[in-house]
Amino acid sequence: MTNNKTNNHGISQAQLDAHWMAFTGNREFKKDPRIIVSAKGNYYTDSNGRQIFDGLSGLWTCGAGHARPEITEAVSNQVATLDYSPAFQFGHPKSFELAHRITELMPEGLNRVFFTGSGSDAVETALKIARGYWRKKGMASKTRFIGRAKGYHGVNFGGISVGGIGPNRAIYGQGIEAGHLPHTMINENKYAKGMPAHGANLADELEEMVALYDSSNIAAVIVEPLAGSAGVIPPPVGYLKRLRELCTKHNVLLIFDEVITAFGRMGSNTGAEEFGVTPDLMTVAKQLTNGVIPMGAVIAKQEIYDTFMDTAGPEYMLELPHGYTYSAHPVACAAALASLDILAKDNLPERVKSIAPYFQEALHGLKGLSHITDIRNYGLAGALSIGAFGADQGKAEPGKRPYEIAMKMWQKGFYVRYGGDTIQLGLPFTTELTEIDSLMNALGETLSEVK
Ligand code: PXG
Ligand code: PLP
Repeated sequence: MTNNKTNNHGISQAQLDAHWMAFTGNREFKKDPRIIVSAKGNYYTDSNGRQIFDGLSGLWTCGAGHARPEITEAVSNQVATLDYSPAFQFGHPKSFELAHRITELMPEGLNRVFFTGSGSDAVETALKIARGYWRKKGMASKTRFIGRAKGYHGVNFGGISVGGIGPNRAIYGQGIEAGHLPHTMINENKYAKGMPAHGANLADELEEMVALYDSSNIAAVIVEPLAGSAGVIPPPVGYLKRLRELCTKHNVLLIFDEVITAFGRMGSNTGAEEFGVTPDLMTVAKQLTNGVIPMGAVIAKQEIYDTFMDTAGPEYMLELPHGYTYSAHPVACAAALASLDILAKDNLPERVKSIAPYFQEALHGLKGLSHITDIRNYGLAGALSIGAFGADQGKAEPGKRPYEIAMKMWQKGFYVRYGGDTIQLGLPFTTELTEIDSLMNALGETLSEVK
């Protein structure tokens, strides 16, 4: 049934009904919509004219703050100069400049860039490159992937197969062949500040997987260096290094999904740089364009690229039959170049590193308040685990308390993300210390108000 009555947000019920919203409780939302109409710096303005602090930098996308004039100008010039050009068989100058710029921010050896339209597309692309690589090497049976429990790798079929967040997989049936390492959110690590001390040995579970599947059947291991969506799980000290050693030992590619961690959030250019471990393939998105235009990328080691080049037959033949209509979109390239300029010009990774200790202490200052069962952080990423309703977890209402907390925070003028049993924070790199104080005060107050 449609109803064309205009509600107080200037959006009619029929219009609300027409949009099937992404990762949203549509029924709840449409009863009382939260409408954002503009953004500047670290703040949104909602349809009631309220200023709201952006405590997740959009969706981990807008670390440099909103509406940066440098990006606005680059995008508008690009639209006027070359709005679109075919992604297949033709090029435009900015994609090459951007690819080269990205390689300058990568750890040594990662120097070939394939562009995609989003993080999910970057993940699918990396998985396909990994399988194709082994086939080109004459090892066509290496097709299985190893992900990790609590991992998030986007929403496409490959991504949910290697992903380890149950509800994102539950209703979609058969995916691609995958196994899962255990996650590292273990009791010994509760309330650890930054990288936890325990759990490097959990990487050794890869030995069990190799024993089970045999390395002749495994293409790659894919992990987020710091798990974001599951609620900010930093890697235990030594864990990623161990995983790297085991992948090399068993001739399995290592993919780092850095859709959240690349370009500043960890206090370095990448998680790989920050944690001192270099993967064979890396996926990036989000912060690449400061969220302004959708764009993702896969960065590969040269040997992987060369393998495709060397085995494709005559030069007019495609080496990788893969790509998106919007691969290397000129407007996205312009936004990314401007965004990476800002990252360098404003020393944003260093700024993250310099304010991260203050953020860490402020966040861990909430320990002991009602409902909190764990606190985790690294760089400008942090999360609170929130106990479920009811003494009996089995009868609990999952996710309700984090939802209530996030809604109360919105009322108080702070956007934070809730997901599963967590509240997640991904502050803009441009956050002021006083804004961290206000955010923590509001969170503390809210925790005491929730039943
Ligand atoms: N890999 C990782 C590690 C991600 O974090 C994706 C892939 C998928 O990217 P796209 O662009 O297809 O969404 C992501 C995205 C959250 C949150 O609140 C995280 C993401 C997306 C939306 C919300 O944690 N991560
Ligand atoms: N579906 C159809 C019918 C198409 O023609 C295309 C692209 O040409 C796609 C899907 C894929 O779209 P994209 O390249 O934007 O991923």
